[in-house]
Amino acid sequence: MNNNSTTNNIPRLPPGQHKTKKFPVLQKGRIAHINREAYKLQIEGEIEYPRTFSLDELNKLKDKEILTDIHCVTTWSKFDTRWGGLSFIKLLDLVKPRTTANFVEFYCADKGFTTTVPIERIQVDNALLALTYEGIPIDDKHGGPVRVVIPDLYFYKSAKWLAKITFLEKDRLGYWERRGYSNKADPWKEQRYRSND
Ligand SMILES: Nc1nc2c(c(=O)[nH]1)N[C@H]1C(S)=C(S)[C@@H](COP(=O)(O)O)O[C@H]1N2
Ligand SMILES: [Mo]
Repeated sequence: MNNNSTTNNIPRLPPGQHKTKKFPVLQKGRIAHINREAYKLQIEGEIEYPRTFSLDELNKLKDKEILTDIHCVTTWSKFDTRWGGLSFIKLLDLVKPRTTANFVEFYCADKGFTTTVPIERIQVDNALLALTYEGIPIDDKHGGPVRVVIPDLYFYKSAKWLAKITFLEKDRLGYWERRGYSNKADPWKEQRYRSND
């Protein structure tokens, strides 16, 4: 097998990607600096129990740590990143989505960055509201105090500086998606551009 394969022959590098050891910092504008004491995560929309969570509350609910590869649409992939936080499986159990909750929109503190995924994309074992990176609280540049991590999709679906989650019946295009990036964003299918969706 080639370099894209591990010893057990499961490919790890999606098509068109290259491996990096660095951890690039990417966002549409400036790095946001969130006051951790005053932080509130708002959860609303098509759910039975709309509510907000403080950072303390989220930390107490922490139930998950994952070791995963991440893939950016600009073609870098980083292997073996370790994130800890609250699994979406557990969050969904707390807020109880209605049958009309088909999509989930993430709204962020950097002046309204948004991205949306079908609810099935967070009903998986490796999707989480991340609070730690490599065992310590996520720093400002990588989206702390709370960011989304959905390793199965290109990293622009992993919203940094998360402020609000809205459960939606109908899809809404996010910031990069309106600018031409794929709304599906599966790196294994190389879904980079919306023109190919
Ligand atoms: N709030 C917010 N989240 C964001 C972005 C952004 O501009 N704002 N950019 C996305 C993009 S394009 C990428 S590749 C990743 C980068 O995360 P990193 O800086 O931790 O590598 O964040 C994603 N989440
Ligand atoms: Mo990106």
